[in-house]
Amino acid sequence: MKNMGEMLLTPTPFSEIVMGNTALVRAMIEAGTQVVTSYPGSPTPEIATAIQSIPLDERPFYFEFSTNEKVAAEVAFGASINGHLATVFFKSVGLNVAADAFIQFSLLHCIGGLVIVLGDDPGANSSQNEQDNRHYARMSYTPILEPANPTEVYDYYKEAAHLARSLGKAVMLRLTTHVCHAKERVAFAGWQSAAPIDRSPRFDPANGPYIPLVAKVYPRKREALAALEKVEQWIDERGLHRIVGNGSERGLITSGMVHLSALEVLTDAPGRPDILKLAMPYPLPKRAIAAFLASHLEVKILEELDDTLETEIKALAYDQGLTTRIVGKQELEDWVGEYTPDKVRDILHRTWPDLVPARTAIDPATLVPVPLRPAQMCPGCGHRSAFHAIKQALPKEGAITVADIGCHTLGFQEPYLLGEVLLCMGASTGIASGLALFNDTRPVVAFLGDSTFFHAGLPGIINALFNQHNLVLVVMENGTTAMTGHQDHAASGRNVNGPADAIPIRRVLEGLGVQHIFETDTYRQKELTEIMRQALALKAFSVVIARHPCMLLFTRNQRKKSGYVARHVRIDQEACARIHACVEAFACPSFARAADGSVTVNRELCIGDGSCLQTCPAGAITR
Ligand SMILES: Cc1ncc(C[n+]2csc(CCOP(=O)(O)OP(=O)(O)O)c2C)c(N)n1
Repeated sequence: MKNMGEMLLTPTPFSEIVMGNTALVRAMIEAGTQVVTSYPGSPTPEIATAIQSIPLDERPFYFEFSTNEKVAAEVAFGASINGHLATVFFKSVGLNVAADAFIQFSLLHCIGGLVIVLGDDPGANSSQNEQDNRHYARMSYTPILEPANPTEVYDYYKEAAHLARSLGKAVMLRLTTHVCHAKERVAFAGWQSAAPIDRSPRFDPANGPYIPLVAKVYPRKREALAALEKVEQWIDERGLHRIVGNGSERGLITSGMVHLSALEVLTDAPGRPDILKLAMPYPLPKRAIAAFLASHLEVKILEELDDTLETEIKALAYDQGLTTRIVGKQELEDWVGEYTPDKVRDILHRTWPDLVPARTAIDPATLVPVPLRPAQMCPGCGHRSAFHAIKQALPKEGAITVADIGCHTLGFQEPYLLGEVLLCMGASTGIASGLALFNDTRPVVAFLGDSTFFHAGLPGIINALFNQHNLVLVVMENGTTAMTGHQDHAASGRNVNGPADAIPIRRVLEGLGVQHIFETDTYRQKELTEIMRQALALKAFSVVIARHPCMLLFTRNQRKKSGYVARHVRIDQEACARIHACVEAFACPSFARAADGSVTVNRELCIGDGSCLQTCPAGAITR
């Protein structure tokens, strides 16, 4: 059996069961993509995993993780105006970070073609919101394709690449969590290994203008709008939208994965409505939609999250004088969450009770209770030691603590309760600065991960320094971008393609002129508590670097080594005084408390790191 990298480079046509994220990489290869960039974020990191499964010297394109989504988009844009087909991928909220660059793309001539792949997250499975990025397509005049399953991810990427290249524009490909992660058998076309990439720079300002200032803005905007008309024509010609069914008076308009939920619900429905499945939610194929509306008495628009299709289609019907009854989500639906088959069944039952029966109620007695499993830090996580130590330095009441995005966000939970506000990547220092204003009594502490430090953390730090805000910033340095699957960052000493000079966080802070920098390993809990006390006493901007390698990554690497011996701590039951600091205050999930108050160690979880030893006042934890 071939490994993933070999499979992705197979020259002859083949079919294989793959994830949407994997199918995308094969499509990139077949389409002749030359530059791919990203910043990690769910649901897209497996795209990088698939790329990395191809050995560096056989990879048909250049790939990098950039420092953030904006930089990733800029690198891809630069490659595109140098004549290369380029792609950037990132998660939903990544587009907010990239937006300042992205919003300009439609005004500029991306001669090589540029595809922006989004991992949107209806249901907020792994994001701080469930923003609907179809809005950005409209705002930026960028065509957007929306596949429903891995086969369409593969097909639509190639369509997007073709369109982007032929127009010299940016095109978006909007994936959603379950389209990224769904698996199905995909039939792949053949691929002849690419000719070596042409390394002669092709950038020519005559392909521009590339300076969208004053007099250039209007003509460029007119050109972007004219390109959208061409796209509408193109999508009709390609026939990517299709009608399922024929002859019902009722119609349904869907797109993306919602279409699959609708098919599932309607499989056995008597007098099933015709379905117009769209491929491109913007710009809409107006002719096809108008014809569909005109040939049905009643049309339901079924779309996840916001009402972008509904708003446009109702306006289209008005403009064309159509009298079709259009039912959208404005009347009958909740605008929250994923459109699973169950949810779609409820919606279609409310719309057409004669067609779709209600869900059969489930007898609660038949449900098997599943224990709640709140997200938690791993056994041995250095962040746990940091929180445990930092808590000792803070006043019992009154400290204000601000979280950032990453594994350490979990510190907001019991028993640590550190990090009471969370906004987005890199925001902690800025928010903490605001909280420190007109505040002479309550200490303010911000937390920031090391990947986030480089991603969007630096401007807040420079601001705090420049405007002399009084707060303690704790940089939680674990050497990796842990929460999204251990991607390297600028201080790791590696990039995705091999070794690279590390940019140490301390040196960056010193270079900026931060006066008060402390650092220690988080396993030295007493020292960290003491350092925090000193930092708080300064009543000025100070940074504490709280360092310990990510123990999940460390242990995983150790396990691969020959002669690896698993280690665990144990409880000396004689010495245990049932104080329960290990379970209650330190709260490592490896400890279990029995009904009689005795504590045991779950050897499946414990990694024997020993960070807990110092937390037991009775000294009952031993290696
Ligand atoms: C704008 C944006 N991009 C990407 C993400 C995805 N994301 C969530 S946590 C995280 C990792 C942060 O890494 P780091 O700051 O090193 O903290 P760690 O998880 O290692 O503790 C990322 C990239 C996001 N939430 N927002």
